[in-house]
Amino acid sequence: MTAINAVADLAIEGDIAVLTLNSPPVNALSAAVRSGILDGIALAIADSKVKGIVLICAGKTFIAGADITEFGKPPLGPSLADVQAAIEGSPKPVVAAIHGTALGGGLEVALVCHYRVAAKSAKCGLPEVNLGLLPGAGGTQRLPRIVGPAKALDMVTSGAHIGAAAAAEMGLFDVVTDDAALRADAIAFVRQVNAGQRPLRKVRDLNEKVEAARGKPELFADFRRANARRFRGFDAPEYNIRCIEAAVNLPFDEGMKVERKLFLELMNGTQSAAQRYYFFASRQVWNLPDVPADTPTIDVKKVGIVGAGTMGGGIAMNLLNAGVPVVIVETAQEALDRGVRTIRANYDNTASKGRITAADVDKRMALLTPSLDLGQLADADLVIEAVYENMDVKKDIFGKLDKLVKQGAILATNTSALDVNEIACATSRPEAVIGLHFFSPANVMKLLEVVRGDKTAKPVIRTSMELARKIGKIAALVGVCPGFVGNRMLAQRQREAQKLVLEGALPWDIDRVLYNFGFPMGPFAMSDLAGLDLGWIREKSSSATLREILCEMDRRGQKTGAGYYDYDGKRNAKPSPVVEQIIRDFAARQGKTSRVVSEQEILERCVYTMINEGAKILEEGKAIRASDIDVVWVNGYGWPVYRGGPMFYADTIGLDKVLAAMKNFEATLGADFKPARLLEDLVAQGRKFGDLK
Ligand code: 3H9
Repeated sequence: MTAINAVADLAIEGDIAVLTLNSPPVNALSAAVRSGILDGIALAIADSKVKGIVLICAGKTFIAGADITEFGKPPLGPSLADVQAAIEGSPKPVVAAIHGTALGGGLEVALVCHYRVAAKSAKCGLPEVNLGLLPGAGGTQRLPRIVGPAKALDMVTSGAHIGAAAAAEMGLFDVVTDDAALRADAIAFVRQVNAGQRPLRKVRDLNEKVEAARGKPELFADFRRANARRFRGFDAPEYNIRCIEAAVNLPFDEGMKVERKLFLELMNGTQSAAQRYYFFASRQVWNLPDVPADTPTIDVKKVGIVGAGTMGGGIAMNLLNAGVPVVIVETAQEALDRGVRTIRANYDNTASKGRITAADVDKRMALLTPSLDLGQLADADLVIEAVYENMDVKKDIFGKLDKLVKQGAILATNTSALDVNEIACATSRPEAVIGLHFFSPANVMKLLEVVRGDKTAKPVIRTSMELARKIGKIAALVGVCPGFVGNRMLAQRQREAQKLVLEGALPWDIDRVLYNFGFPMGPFAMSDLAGLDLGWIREKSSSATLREILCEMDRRGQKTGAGYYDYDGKRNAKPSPVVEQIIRDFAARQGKTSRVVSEQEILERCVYTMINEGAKILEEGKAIRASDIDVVWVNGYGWPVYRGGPMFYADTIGLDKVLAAMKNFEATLGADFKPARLLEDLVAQGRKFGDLK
């Protein structure tokens, strides 16, 4: 065996050279890997004994793509294009032996090999779109030549990972073999190629499928139309589509030029910078400086949930899906039955869409034990309280749990804003108490805020994070403060939205600005969806706020066919002249004079106040890092990922601009705009949130 460099070696097995890459964790195409391939191929070609070459990877996966950490830095070593030209132009057959995930540049390298042999468990895909990019190493030109333009459009705009069997069916893999036999079967396959004198197939020369689609622009027009909602705001999907169009309409080399140009445009844009940042942020979030990965954890074999309402039921489903037995406890049989019925109905609904089988539904329901007796939770390893937001009720429950649940168990609250330390004080074991703030609907939303109390023990924190990962959530560890990270920042935006309405902006003006910014909906449409009467009590209502007035008129949101907006029978919202008049009258009674509020002011007041609050959260140490705040906002509140998150966005527009605007607002509108000290400090030092370590 010859070492090519630190990450590649070449073994000669009779007449076949096996070039093995070994660059953990994912064999990304770093400069060293590119050099290793280039030199290894050259050596194998120069060796007259060698009649064919296998390209294979050590570790958990075939090449998972370009090395994202190299993006934006000065180029080093050979280019990927040179590496690919060497493989494709090799006079000896080169076969990729694929295991794990051949993604992005990894699949693009495999596509310049003459054939592809894959392990049964392997997957492949072109996920560049999720990084705000397009496959920039010929993927957009070669993929449609194998799978046809329609499937290529789906793959490049979704970034989906395709399993080996499906990939073989599409023609992406030539042979699928047992995982353990991959290396041997790939070697045998090259020998067969030689024995059968099969041609050195170059994907670039396969023109049949692209030519068949030429002169059919409706293929692309229909695809754009069908996916317009999904792609809204993102640049990359449209760029990917244009590349597939180029593959269909232009000769290969011309198509490659289009791909190169569009790739560079995306690479240099802010959207891809934001999405690449988010890629690392969403991995960094698991990294807890003072609670390392080797902290002992508690084995969670049984979970108790107190409360079978919307939250309790949704939380239970997460655990049942992951195969964890759950006991769900209510105070009344009727509420318990309703909760269980809802869980079952949700599962049946998913099964009716074909996403799970009827057997899956039965298996999950069999793991659920409904009960009216808290005593059933005595041997649970984790109990999650999910009753309504009332401190006294929660303290009462925690006092009871403390007496009956075994020592060593975790006692968690699903509160979205209350003081976890105060709840912990209702027990004799505050070190066992933690907040697990699931977002509604809890079986759908990805985010979990793990709220660390002053006394929460490290194994309790680590176990909670690991459990979050196991049930498919993305978790951020946050500290105790009103609303934690997400709702604390949201409160700023809500307050400004309400104030803006009294100053002259209408709800639909504010919603439009935030929708155009990239949120799925604005705050007023959101209120209508959630129901304006959340927490509203008719007997105590005194027309003191707009919300109270609307609730009193039975305009309680979508469910009553009217809220801030009017609704037709199909939940389509229309600006309401009635509400407009109510607002004008209400504002006049408050002594407010209406003025024209610009879109820029709406955006700055709603978003900069959030950024400022994020700065205070960091200053107080309630979030570990700025990027954790961004992960919370992308996953819990629909912040558009192509803007990275509020803190990243602030860095891209410039903290000095944010500070200047806050100071201006402070001068005219008062203390709600007082800049955070951290924001002032960073501007004074010429630093960004991203520079904080
Ligand atoms: C591209 O290919 C462009 C080309 O078309 C054109 C070029 C001209 N680079 O996710 P994990 C790190 S764009 C650098 O936790 P898993 C990751 O940060 C690329 N580093 O593991 C983490 O580091 P740490 C297209 C990377 O088992 C560690 O590896 N490809 C890269 O859950 C483990 O990652 C993609 O978009 C990378 N490309 O999942 C694929 N990938 O341990 C992106 C990973 O320090 N990668 N790292 O936190 C993935 O989807 C997943 O990592 C994968 C493994 C499925 C492979």
